[in-house]
Amino acid sequence: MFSRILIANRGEIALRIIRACRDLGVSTVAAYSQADRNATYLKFADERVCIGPAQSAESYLSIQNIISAAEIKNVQAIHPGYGFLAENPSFAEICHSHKIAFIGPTVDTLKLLGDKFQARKIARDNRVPVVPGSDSLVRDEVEARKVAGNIGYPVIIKAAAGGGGRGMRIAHNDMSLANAFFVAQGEAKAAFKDEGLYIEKYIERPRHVEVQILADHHGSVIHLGERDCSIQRRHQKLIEEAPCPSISDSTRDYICRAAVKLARSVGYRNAGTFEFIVDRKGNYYFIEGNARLQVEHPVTEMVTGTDIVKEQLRIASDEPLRLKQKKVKVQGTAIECRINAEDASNGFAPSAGAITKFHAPGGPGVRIDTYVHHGYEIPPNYDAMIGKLIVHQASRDEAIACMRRALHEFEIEGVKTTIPLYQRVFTDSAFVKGEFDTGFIEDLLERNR
Ligand code: MV4
Repeated sequence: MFSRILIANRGEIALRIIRACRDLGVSTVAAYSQADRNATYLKFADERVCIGPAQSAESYLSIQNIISAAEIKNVQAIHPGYGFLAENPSFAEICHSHKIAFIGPTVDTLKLLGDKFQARKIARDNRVPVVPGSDSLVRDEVEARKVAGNIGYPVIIKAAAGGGGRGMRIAHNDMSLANAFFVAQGEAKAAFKDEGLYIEKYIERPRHVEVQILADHHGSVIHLGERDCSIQRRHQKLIEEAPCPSISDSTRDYICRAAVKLARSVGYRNAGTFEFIVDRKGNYYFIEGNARLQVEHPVTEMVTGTDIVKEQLRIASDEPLRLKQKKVKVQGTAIECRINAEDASNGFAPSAGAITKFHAPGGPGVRIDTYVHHGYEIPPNYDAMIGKLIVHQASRDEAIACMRRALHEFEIEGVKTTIPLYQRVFTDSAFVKGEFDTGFIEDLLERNR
């Protein structure tokens, strides 16, 4: 195991990694920006190092500053957390060239999964279902029209370099296709400097189900079951649960095996996720792979009794996985609510500022992953997620009751949060029955207008 690592991230995930490291006896160096210099969680790391000003581009996204900090602090490895540089192949490559382990998959895997069209091709080659669509990148609207003619409308145009909902455009007919293509191409060029586009049949109101994978450097690849991440708004997930309440055991079995097969075929190492969409008939399609630790990893930890961050550290330090697939058991249901400092009743406007009251819930089955506290001032420079409330119970109904109790106890004042929205979700009869898809939140907001 490593004796010392650098954490190139902030907030709740930096603290989550600090905690895993302390349990393992790994000493931590927390990299922080000037906006975070007074954050309490920094005290829980063994050492701290400033990597630049508040702007992410000059701190948490600055490869140069982070590598310099790692060199000065003489660490053996860097944990990138999620977001920022977590899936940046150049960053991983530069870590390696400085003899610093990157706690994540290989450079080649990062490149491959970063190209969503390549990932789709690999899935198809491995007979994992993908949404009907183009077999090659689509160069112009003439080609696009040809593909759309074959698969039928509606279609979705996706940027190969996109993902997570960025660089996508839907077209319902030939008329709107040309414009959608043009806009998607412009966006892809501007946002990713890569204008590669491909087309798929657009699946309306799918459910979003993703499989958690662990893969070591010794040929072992296992899955830890799936999570439902359909409760989201504009591609920002809000609530996740494990297991998915609306798929059959055979679908579950298929997607979990498919994810293991895909992980093997891309030479996956470390923790990772393979994302599927499931339509109303229960058809499932691979859409993309996520080569990082994810925000919602705790729901999988709770139902499987694992610690995914510790597993990442063990894998990166070349230890073989001790957990065998046959020993992985999913017990009960876990649900996570992302607590965002946003005003859900006002278009999710960010609500930075001082937290004047903070009382976190507790009791049986409740886990809080947060870095904030009473008196903490939320900097305006980063995303709005201030923490996660996770519950775990023997059944889904009990998990919902536990979440209602926890939301009822949660007191945050000084900033607006997404808690009131969640109180509505957990009393919604369709949600309680497990009958929801990626359109759920939009519908809920529409109904309450
Ligand atoms: C789709 C789709 C429908 N049809 N692809 C959005 C995020 C990115 N990972 C892929 N996404 C989608 N791809 C086809 N062919 C619908 C979505 C989608 C979605 C997927 C997962 C979670 C939430 C979503 C919300 C809207 C659209």
